[in-house]
Amino acid sequence: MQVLLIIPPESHSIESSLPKGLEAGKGVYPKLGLLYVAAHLDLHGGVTPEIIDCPAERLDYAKLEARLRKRRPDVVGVTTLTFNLIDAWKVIRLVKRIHPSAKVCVGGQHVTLYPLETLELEGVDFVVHGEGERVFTRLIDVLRQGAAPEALAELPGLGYFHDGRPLVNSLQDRVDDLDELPQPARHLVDLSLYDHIAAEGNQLATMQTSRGCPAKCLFCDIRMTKFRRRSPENVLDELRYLVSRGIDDIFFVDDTITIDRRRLLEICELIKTSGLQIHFKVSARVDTVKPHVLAALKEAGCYRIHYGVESATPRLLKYLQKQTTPDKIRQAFRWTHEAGIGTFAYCMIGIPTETYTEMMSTVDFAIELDPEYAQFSICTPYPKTALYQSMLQSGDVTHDYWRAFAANPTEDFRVRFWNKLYSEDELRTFQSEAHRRFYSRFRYIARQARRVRTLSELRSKVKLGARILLRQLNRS
Ligand code: B12
Repeated sequence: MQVLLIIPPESHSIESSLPKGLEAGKGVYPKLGLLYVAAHLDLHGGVTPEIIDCPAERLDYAKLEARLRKRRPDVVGVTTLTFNLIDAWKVIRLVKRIHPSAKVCVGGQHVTLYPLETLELEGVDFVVHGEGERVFTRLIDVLRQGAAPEALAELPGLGYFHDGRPLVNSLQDRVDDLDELPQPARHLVDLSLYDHIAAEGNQLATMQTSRGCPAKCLFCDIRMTKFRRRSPENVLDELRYLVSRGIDDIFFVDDTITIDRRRLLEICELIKTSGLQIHFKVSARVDTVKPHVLAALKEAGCYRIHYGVESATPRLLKYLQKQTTPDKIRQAFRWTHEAGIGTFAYCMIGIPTETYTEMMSTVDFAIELDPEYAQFSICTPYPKTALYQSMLQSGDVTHDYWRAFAANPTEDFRVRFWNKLYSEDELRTFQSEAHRRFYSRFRYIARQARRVRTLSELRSKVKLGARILLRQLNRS
């Protein structure tokens, strides 16, 4: 059985809460979803799939077609976020044109939100919603044995056709013990292809030590999902492997790695005693860090923490259900800087009832917090988030445009923002103003230059700063 797994090109990504000019050309982080699925299939299904990572390999559609023509896949797996759906569907139709008899299975965060709509797209034979490792391995096994409908009906999280009717099985198969999962199949990709403008080492990798997030943020679709963790020893095994492959810079993509502080302290201790030479960055909530945890993170090699600041205005923090306050945010940034760790502030503007003055007070707040980087996204009701659902219920959004897009992904689709006071164009202008105000301060530039520790760090800071500034100046 020949299995091909594809990460589609990103040439038709939807413009999101950040302008495309800021997103494009930043570089590519390794995406872990298909690497996890591949590792499980390799170990438990006895099939070693081939992985084609189009963004990393810089494959456009012509090059992808040439590559596909040299293969004879029985099954092709495609991963997609909502933002990459147009490209994913193009890949699916391309595969079917070249290999009509190959079975196409689609998975990823978008499919988890819209399994039925994805299954009904032309060219799709199967979808997997939720975590894909176990169900995809079982699907390959069922296909090898002739794809009996009763066997397909038993695969939790699978969508398939029976007598031409689309059916989606319910989802009961979450992996509770993450240590059961094999490490992502990094041996199937060329690690040297991954690089990112914000990376600060010689070779980067992404890694995940936990899944789920109990927080309630209104704008996030991972909201209130069960938190599951890998054991510190299991995490260390993967770190050892990464270092043996020349990785020295790790981006932990956990939603909030700091939720279980005891486990995090153990991981830091193991890194320290093992003598592994790595440095890494993590994402955290401001109310989950404490000075002793930050000290341990620093000793283990943490060079930056990404915090969701969102807003300086208490009423908006409350509306977003962040369960934080400006004072808690100040405290976390102060502690982090005192521990010698850099910070990245994720801020939001254009929250539904937010005024211009409030948006600019968030910029002032970001300046006061003094992070290495700040990003000002326009608040976007992403699909199936509580924010989007509340707008549908209140009638502010009269038509479920995300569902319509999922059912028919056309290239003219535009993300919508829902600030009641300003148009999209005005919000984009305020966004440019926010970035310009933050990044063009002489004091900021001078301080960043003083903080630089290595040549590669200097290179990354200069590239990133210049890019943000140029993009914003072009708009004004
Ligand atoms: C790290 C991260 C990033 C990083 C790095 C991305 C990378 N290359 O890894 C950065 C910062 C660059 C980023 C950028 C963006 N991100 Co992001 N990101 C994440 C985050 C926190 C982790 C992703 C991850 O590695 N997950 C771990 C892997 C193992 O999970 P997975 O990919 O879902 O895969 C599993 C299943 O989905 C399934 N599966 C996946 N593919 C397939 C394929 C097949 C065939 C099968 C069978 C199964 C299967 O099995 C996998 C294993 O269980 C997620 C939140 C989350 N918890 O997932 C958000 C998330 C994916 N991001 C999101 C968004 C919105 C964005 C941006 C658009 C933000 C923006 N700029 O406005 C950009 C888009 C970038 C792009 N073009 O792809 C949303 C996507 C929502 C949606 N409906 O699509 C998420 C879900 C966050 C959220 N809650 O809103 N992101």
